[in-house]
Amino acid sequence: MFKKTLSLALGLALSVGMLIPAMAAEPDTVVPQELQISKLYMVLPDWISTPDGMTIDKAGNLILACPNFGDQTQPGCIARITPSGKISKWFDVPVNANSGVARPMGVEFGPDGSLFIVDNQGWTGNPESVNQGRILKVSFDASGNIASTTEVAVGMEHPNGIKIKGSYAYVTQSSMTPVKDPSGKLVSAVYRFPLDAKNIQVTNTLEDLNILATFVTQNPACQYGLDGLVFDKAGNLYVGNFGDGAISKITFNADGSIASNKIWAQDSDNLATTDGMCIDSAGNIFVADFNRNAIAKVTPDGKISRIAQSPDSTGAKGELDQPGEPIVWNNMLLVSCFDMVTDDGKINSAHDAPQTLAWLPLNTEAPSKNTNTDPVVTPAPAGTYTVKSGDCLWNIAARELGSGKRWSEIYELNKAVVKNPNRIYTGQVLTLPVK
Ligand SMILES: [Ca+2]
Ligand SMILES: [Ca+2]
Repeated sequence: MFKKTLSLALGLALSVGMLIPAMAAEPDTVVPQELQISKLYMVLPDWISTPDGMTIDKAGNLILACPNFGDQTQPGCIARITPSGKISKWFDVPVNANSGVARPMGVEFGPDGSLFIVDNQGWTGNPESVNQGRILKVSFDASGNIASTTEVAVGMEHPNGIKIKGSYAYVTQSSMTPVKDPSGKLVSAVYRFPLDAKNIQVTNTLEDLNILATFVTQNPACQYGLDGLVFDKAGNLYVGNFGDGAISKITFNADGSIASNKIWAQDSDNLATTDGMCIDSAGNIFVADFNRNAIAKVTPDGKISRIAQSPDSTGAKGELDQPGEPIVWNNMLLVSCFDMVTDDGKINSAHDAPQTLAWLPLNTEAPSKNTNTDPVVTPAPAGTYTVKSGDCLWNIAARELGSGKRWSEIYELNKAVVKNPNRIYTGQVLTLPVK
């Protein structure tokens, strides 16, 4: 499906000295005026080469799954980001005994506080990872350390997204190559696993009893199947068929069986591919359009609009650098930038440092086309500062906090992203202490 780019492009061109003014900023990104421009939320630390799925814990922290396909010397891990923007590694995901690795993608908390993790495996390209994908249930002690790990399902070819509803985990599997549709096209599926299941042996055929529904991807140019999924408040399930850019709506009978399953939203002008998706409190669905470096918004009536898009880039200025998943968090739409796949049909041309999270303001109507109004600009979340050309920590502290001597407080708060206080980068988003 894609050619992996395994080498990390190292080196950041925009480093600036603490006491030496920054180099001139790059020209502003050129995008059509009707689209919003995403901004940089965070440059990720060097132990994350590929960010992907996200969820939110009970304390309001963002939980980020890092499969690290971009540098497979790195373990797959789970990171935690506080609402004030401090990132730390929570844990390395327990590895598959057969392949020796774990590659976490979708993540979601169960009702008992355990974390369900989709361990994809397939995208490593390693022979020992073939059909080694798993669904893990990881439980924790009171300190947040791993207390136990259960393999809910094993043997999966290419599991991807997960959502939990009631006593079941719903999991998309993006390809099932043993299944031969008469059309010759790719078949994928959504599975439904009981949360208390153990060691379900998935066969990647139609014989699996836990398959809820299967789908065929019609687009011959992009044979990649189910990916993002989300439930609405009424309990209806929406699943994205990646290659077709189509979102199907599944409704259920009282006994849990499927009442209807139809394509609900599809508009190739505004949504080419469906990677991760999320839903806001008003029922709007936001979709990462992976191939097009874009985010689409689908209103509850099924109308799709593209609300933001970026050209090919490193992501250093907060561009959508191959968005993998959006999430509503901290009054914004936060986006993980997968930034790895570079085959034909994708805007992204290179897996390139830095690895980033971008953000967009929420609750803005998608601007209508053919207007000349400026892009929507809203303030960054409270307590952050975006580094500008010429900045150093001293002058940021002097201007924002009233004293240059307070530069060390900013450094302390941002050690996860600022390795050396003499080196900050234009476009970097820093957390600021209280004035
Ligand atoms: Ca990048
Ligand atoms: Ca890139």
